[in-house]
Amino acid sequence: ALANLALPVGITLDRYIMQRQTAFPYATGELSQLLRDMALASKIINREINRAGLMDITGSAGSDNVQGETQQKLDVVANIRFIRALKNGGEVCAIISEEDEDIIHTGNVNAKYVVAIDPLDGSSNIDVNVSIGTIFSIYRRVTPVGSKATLADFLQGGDQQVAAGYILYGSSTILVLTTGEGVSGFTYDTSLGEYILSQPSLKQPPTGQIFSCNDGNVADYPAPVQTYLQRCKQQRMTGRYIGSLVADFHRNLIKGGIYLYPPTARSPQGKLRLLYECYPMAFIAEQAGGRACDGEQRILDVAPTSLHQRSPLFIGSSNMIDQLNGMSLNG
Ligand code: P6P
Repeated sequence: ALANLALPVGITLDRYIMQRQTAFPYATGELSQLLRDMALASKIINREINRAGLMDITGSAGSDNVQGETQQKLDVVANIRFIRALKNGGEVCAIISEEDEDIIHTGNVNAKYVVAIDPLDGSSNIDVNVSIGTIFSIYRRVTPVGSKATLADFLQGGDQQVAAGYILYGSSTILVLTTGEGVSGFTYDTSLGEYILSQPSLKQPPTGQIFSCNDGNVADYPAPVQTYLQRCKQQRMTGRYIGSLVADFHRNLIKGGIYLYPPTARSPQGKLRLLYECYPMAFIAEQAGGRACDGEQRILDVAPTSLHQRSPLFIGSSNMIDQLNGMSLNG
């Protein structure tokens, strides 16, 4: 019934959430409030990103995150802002973040949800003014309300996500969201401070002419992936790689295409993180009619074993992924 709830382009995110909430008889409003909290934090980050060069907060903060990557100051700012918004919003009992090794307990022990987040993915692009993104994934907790969240709340598996989304800080700032009833896109109107529904039902074209991968790593890729890419080039497809997953994914979502991050010598398990990059993007891709796999199986079926585990990622137009899978990707 909900999928038929044709909401008019131009309504605000708040109105959209409220109208869909009334369509969910059992929805009690916490998830709606959680989504509002995420949107609020993204508005603050959007402002910080747009002012970064002016406030001299670009450049590395000197501190390293759990990945051992040099943290950009905006990474730190984004992490703090999202954690604070979710803590103050009261709907989230715990968070895992690319920027923190351990579970972050918000103190809201009676809250029903947990969030896995990459606060600012592609942050190495900040200093060169290239689009960056926030990726988030939401689960209903499995531990008893009132208790302290545990690893089990975060290792439920990709199909247990109740919502997922990303914010792309690009030529415009957009929020793309799924709660399991399709994918909707909202464009941020800075003059109003509101996200406005711009794409009520995003569907990925089943095939495309774009492949996105770091060509510099091709020699490391499994042979079937190299063969697939050679075929793409023989067919004169377009190579587009921004180096920012959210930006590459979003372009392929709209135009059709495939993003690949196979195992490499430097990242034999793949580079991208399962819980806060691969799972949410795979949920969104499938809800838009696309596919996501790790070379052996559907991303959402990959068993979670640790908070920051990596996975190979092949994601995008269904026909392109099916063709790749037909080549038994990882040899
Ligand atoms: P490489 C950014 O660091 C990121 O996590 C993704 O956003 C992006 O697609 C990928 O890594 C880029 O990695 O190894 O090609 O620079």
